[in-house]
Amino acid sequence: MNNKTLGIIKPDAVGNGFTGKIIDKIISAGFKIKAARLMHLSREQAEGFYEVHKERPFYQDLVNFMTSGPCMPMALEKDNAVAEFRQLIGATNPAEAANGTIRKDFAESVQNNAVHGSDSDENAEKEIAFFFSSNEIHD
Ligand code: IDP
Ligand code: MG
Repeated sequence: MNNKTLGIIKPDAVGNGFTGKIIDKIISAGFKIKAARLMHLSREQAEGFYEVHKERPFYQDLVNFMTSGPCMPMALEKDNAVAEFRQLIGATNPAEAANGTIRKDFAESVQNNAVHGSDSDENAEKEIAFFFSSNEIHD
């Protein structure tokens, strides 16, 4: 079991002024922020990050959304981080997200859903490496 995951505060939530409130929820839930950066993704970066979804009908809209403004990727640490963070963010569609989850409180729509969370330990490792070099991840 791994203890790290990659979270992203997506452009909708950054633009809506929810960055601080979302970080507060993440820290209050017991995660430690090991790396974080505010960055405006290039088209190439967004396409690369979501390459697994490139055959999905929403892919181009998703890339447009993820490049629409700055976002905040972060490397997060907690025991069982991947599953714990998925539970904290809630269902992909905020209409189906449980009360108290980040998406329930801050997402606009199934696309503009405030946050990303890795879905497996293997992807967490890849996604953290996508955004951060090892010397940017703090002990
Ligand atoms: P996840 O973020 O909960 O893991 P995924 O299925 O991996 O959900 O989808 C990646 C992202 O693509 C979602 O977070 C959301 O922004 C977007 N997305 C997923 N499904 C749809 C859809 O049906 N319409 C529009 N956007 C979608
Ligand atoms: Mg996913």
